[in-house]
Amino acid sequence: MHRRTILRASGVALVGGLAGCGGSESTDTPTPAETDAGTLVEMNDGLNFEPAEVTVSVGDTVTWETVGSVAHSVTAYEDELPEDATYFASGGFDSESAARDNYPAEGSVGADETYENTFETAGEFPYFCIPHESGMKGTVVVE
Ligand SMILES: [Cu+2]
Repeated sequence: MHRRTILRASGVALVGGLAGCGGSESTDTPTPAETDAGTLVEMNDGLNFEPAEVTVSVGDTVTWETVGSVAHSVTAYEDELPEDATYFASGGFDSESAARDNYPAEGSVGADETYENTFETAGEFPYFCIPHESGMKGTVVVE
């Protein structure tokens, strides 16, 4: 009888200690993964880049992901890139003509696949999707 009383008393003390810990623990909780997720552009079955325009900083990486079942490409308009900018296209081509000539054998981004590019030059980078060029275009603005 006497012993049970003692246990209960220490139990109460323990709860108080945990409550204190809980307070400081929430301060240490890491911020959501968004911090390092970078910029994501979805390519969907509606044949859109979503969002169609994104703004990033020099040195940032943009990731494109095909979220539907239709395959796409990410292909820069070579003539519209800033001077000194590195050409980019899914498939790793170094020119727009090479990207066009080799699609879809190379450069196709299928369901759940991704393509990413890091932008090292400021300016506007217009791009398009080869099989859906009539309506599927986007721009990366690098500041
Ligand atoms: Cu497309």
